[in-house]
Amino acid sequence: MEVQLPANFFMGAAISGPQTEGAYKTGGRLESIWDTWSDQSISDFYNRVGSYVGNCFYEKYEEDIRLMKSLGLDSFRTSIQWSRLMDKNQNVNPQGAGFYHRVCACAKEHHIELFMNLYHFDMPAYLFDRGGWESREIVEAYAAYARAAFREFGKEIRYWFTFNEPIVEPDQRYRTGNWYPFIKNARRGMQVQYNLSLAHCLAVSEFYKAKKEGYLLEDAKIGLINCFAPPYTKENPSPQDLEALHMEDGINNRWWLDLVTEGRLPQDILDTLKERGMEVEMRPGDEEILKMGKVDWLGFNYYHPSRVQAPARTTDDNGDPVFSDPYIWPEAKMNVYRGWEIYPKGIYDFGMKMKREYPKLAFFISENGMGVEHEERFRDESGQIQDDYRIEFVREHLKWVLKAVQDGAQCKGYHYWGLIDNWSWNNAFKNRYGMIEVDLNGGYARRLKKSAAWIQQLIADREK
Ligand code: BGP
Repeated sequence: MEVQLPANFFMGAAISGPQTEGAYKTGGRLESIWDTWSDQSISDFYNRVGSYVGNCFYEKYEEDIRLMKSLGLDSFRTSIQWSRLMDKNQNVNPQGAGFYHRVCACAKEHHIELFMNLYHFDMPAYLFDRGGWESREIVEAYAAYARAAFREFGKEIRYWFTFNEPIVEPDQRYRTGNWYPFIKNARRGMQVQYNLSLAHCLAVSEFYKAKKEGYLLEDAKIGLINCFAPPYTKENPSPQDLEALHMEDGINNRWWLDLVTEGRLPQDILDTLKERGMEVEMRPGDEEILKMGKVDWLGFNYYHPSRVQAPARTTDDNGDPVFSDPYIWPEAKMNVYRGWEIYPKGIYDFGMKMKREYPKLAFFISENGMGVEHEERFRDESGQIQDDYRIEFVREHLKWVLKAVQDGAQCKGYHYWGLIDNWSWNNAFKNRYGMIEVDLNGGYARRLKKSAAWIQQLIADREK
């Protein structure tokens, strides 16, 4: 084995509630925005598979946690669905809470550390109808939901996260408009990003209140997870390319990194937004809220780098500013199924950036993985999927993670994304991410792929 995991390094897996639980109408769960989209336009989803089924985690969570244990994993991230935990009066729904209590108890029984995230792109539909993240009322509602979750599960969960990838909804629902309700409006997207930042800060403040009041474990930690894709530009960049790089990094990365370390947003980015007519609406008192956003550590989801160049047009069809265009690196190696570049060294570059610019903040790799279409092509005679490409992908990324650790990055662990095949938003089950296969035509049965044995051995051989 060419990589050896250090001792005291979390080695686990990540999933999310809305992509796995299914049981979408069970136990008083409310409609989420994914259910609304599925109901309104099922043909937008690969093979017309909407948000209803997940991978059956609601029924199979014990089997799944046992499988994780059998591979040697020590930690596991999932998310609470707001739509399952809370009712429409913003009180805890006991049936929803019961499910997450069962998950916590099962993880504890198997000595698996649970990393619990509070929001994974899955707003309850009725709150979306009231304005979603464009509305301050929803920001407040999220803080109340976070408070309820801390009180309910405070003694069962040590590692908490406010958001997964808060950059994605502003991008997907508002800027590019690829996701329901397909709003193509950069200005509104920026306000959503700002409001999500406030929501994060309010949740962190609720976390510390709950800690003070004795609801949480004494060593409980709070964090934020984002896809801090390290940005790159052309080899011989023009000043305009460099400016594009600066803005890309500023809006996607520094925005959050400054918030969680300094309790403020990058002033140069706010100034540029203002100059270009895209000022976000800030209210009196917001500065104080932003100061509360500091966290104990970060999750870094990494699939691909971000490569940008100077934009061909400086404004879009709405007259809003465009700060960069994508740049296709001629040497890029692609995951053709997902259209994402595979660039393992990006993980190291991020680690070194953290060491240089935010040396006090620890992080872990909270998602990394490879989705592949038609994996049944790779079945051997025994029926097992021989996913050597996945083994290579993880091995190459882990090499760079471990080099970053050796070179002084404070990286505390690695979570593979999608240990068990799961529902990938509107791609549904097109690209499979799991080291464990889910048989969609056979009662969602779980079956190990070759990579599962590989990771099991990797963990068995870790430094003691
Ligand atoms: C991340 C999300 C996950 C997961 C993953 C793979 O951005 O946090 O929810 O879905 O990407 O992407 P996809 O499922 O779109 O292929």
